[in-house]
Amino acid sequence: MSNITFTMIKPEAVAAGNTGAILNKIEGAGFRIVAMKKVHLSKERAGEFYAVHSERPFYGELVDYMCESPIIAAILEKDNAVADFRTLIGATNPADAAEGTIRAEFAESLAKNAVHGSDSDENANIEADFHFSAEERF
Ligand code: FUP
Repeated sequence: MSNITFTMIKPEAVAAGNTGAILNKIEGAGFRIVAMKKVHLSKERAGEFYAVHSERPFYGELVDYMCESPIIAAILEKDNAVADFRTLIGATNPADAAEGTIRAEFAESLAKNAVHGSDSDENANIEADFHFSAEERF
């Protein structure tokens, strides 16, 4: 079991000034920030990141949204990181997200749901490698 996960604070949450509050919840839940940066994704990079969803009807809208303004990308470390982070952020649709979760508090909608969290150890490593080199991890 890997002890890292990968997250993005998504464009609407960054633009709304919620970066600090979200990071506070993440660190408060016991995650250590291994790497972090603010980045404005190109359409190509956003499309590549979400390639797994390329056949889904919402893919075009998702890619456009993820590159409309900057995001915060980060690698997080904790025991049981992937599962514990999914619990911390709540359900994909904020209408279904448990009280106190990041999406319940900060997400605008299913499409603009404030944060990304890896769904498996394998994807956590793929996504971390997509955004960060070995030299950027501490
Ligand atoms: P999650 O793993 O919780 O981020 O959710 P998914 O991998 O299922 O979906 C990835 C992103 O696609 C979500 F964060 C939001 C977006 N999405 C939609 O816009 N519409 C949908 O019906 C499902 C997902």
